[in-house]
Amino acid sequence: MRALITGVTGQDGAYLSALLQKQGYEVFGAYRRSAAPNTTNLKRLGVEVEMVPFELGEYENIKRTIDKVKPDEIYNLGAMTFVSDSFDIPLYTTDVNGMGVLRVLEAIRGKDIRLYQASTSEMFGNAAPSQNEDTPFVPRSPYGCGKLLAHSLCRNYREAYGTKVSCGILFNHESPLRGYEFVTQKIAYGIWDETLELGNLSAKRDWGHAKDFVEAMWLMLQHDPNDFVVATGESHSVFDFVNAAADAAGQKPEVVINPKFYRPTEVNHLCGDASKARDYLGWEPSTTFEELVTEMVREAKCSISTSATTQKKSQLTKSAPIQSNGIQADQSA
Ligand code: NAP
Ligand code: F7E
Repeated sequence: MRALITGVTGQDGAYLSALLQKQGYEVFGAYRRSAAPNTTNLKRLGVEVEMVPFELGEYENIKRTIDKVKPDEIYNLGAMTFVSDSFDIPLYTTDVNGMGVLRVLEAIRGKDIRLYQASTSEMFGNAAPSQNEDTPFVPRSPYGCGKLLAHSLCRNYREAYGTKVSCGILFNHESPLRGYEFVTQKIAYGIWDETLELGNLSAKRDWGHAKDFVEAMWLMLQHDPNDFVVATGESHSVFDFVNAAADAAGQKPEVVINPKFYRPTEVNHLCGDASKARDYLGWEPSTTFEELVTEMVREAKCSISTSATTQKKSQLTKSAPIQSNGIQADQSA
């Protein structure tokens, strides 16, 4: 079996690559061209895949890559994923997250390829919890709107052309590989500082572990095409996350509210009902909220200690640059 994973350099791309390789797949990692492709996440999990260039904004590039790789399954994880930024770059976000998926759908139209589309709980926006597959979508950001466009197109292609596409409506999932701008990773690192600047502490999210959630993606493509909510069914506020992180760290910084982290429109409360995934796919999460927070906080501490040691060494050797987030830049990519 051959799988093509777009967004392979991201959090989910790394966990999914590891899972599929374990299942015996030949995995092709589609990465977006940049001056220095970031393979840090894959390296952290000890995963090596064949990397192929892939740009969601470019139809011919998508088509050529798919024709060359000839995958049995495509997992479309590539996207502009930071909700906050989507208010600043709405056209780009909608093009990549919405039209980009249409380009993939067109490229596989009439072909025997199964497609997983990374839909999101952000499409529910302010719909009252708990949210399941029948809950109306009320997106509250250009990110949510773009993803809803993609979700609707996937459903239409499934009905109109028999495209074998499944959409996973995944609620927030985190891990030590999470990007540094997302609130959970920001807290996991910031908990070790003296002050921690945050925005809206009362927003509630249903936070699971990425490692559990990528299993649901794979399961979906082993079943008839359909849409599934993937969630833990438990929600916590950002404030709860800070307190759980403080418990795990054994220390708590001063929390300072900075309105610059507020969004023009906020999603207040997400809590998913994943009964359909449990009943049809046999999927259940295995990591508790406390386990997730503890793992992230501990790994952040290790990373900070390692980069501090490296920084000291680099001051002596003047060789290894440290990024502004305190992480040693990936020199080997
Ligand atoms: P992530 O860590 O931010 O990774 C996003 C990936 O998309 C990166 O590999 C990025 O490449 C790539 N990408 C960005 N723009 C692209 C473009 N124009 N063409 C091709 N690739 C592009 O995200 P994640 O957390 O793994 O999420 C994976 C998918 O699930 C995303 O579609 C996200 O919207 C969706 N999702 C995530 C969550 C969550 O809580 N994590 C929940 C629901 C849905 P670079 O490395 O070059 O930036
Ligand atoms: O924000 C609040 C913020 O940026 C969570 C993406 O993976 O999940 C993610 O989107 C909440 C929001 O994730 C800060 O206002 C407070 O209410 O970690 P986040 P997100 O917006 O939920 C969905 C499912 C996706 O699909 C997305 O791709 O935390 N918050 N203070 C803050 N958020 C950030 N980032 N930084 C703060 O300082």
